[in-house]
Amino acid sequence: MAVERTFSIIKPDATRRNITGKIIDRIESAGLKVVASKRIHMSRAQAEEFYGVHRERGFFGELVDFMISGPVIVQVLEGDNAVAKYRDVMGATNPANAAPGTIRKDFAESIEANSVHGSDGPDTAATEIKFFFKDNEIVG
Ligand code: RTP
Ligand code: MG
Repeated sequence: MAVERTFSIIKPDATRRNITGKIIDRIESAGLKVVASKRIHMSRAQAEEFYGVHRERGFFGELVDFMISGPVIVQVLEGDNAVAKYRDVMGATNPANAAPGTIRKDFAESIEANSVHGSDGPDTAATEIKFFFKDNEIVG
């Protein structure tokens, strides 16, 4: 398996409830290493650009409002098969459909306030990492 990097956001519902450590524990326990991390409060413009692929979807406005409703933790995760592995650790978008033991099953509040974001493929991961991190902020 190839060592890969993926991009993660711990969303405002999780920073608000002070459960970021519990989420990072799930990430590390799965064998993924946090090689970059920062706490930020996204601007509206940043959130709109980051989720630009969803611009035409009915939930876009609410999604952007939610993502700027509080601080988030953006991270780069590294490990074997990191993109797919983190999607498994996260669980399904809607926590009602998420498998037992996943972050979203155990922590998410709703389909919108679903605690984490993870890149959906290696190309997206590279783009998303570049969106938030300079090369010298990532220490593998
Ligand atoms: P993410 O991008 O955050 O990792 O989540 P995902 O791939 O599992 O889901 P995606 O389809 O990319 O949707 C992005 C985020 O939009 C919110 N959403 N709301 N109200 C709705 O029907 C709805 N559908 C999606 C969620 O916060 C989802 O994570
Ligand atoms: Mg997505």
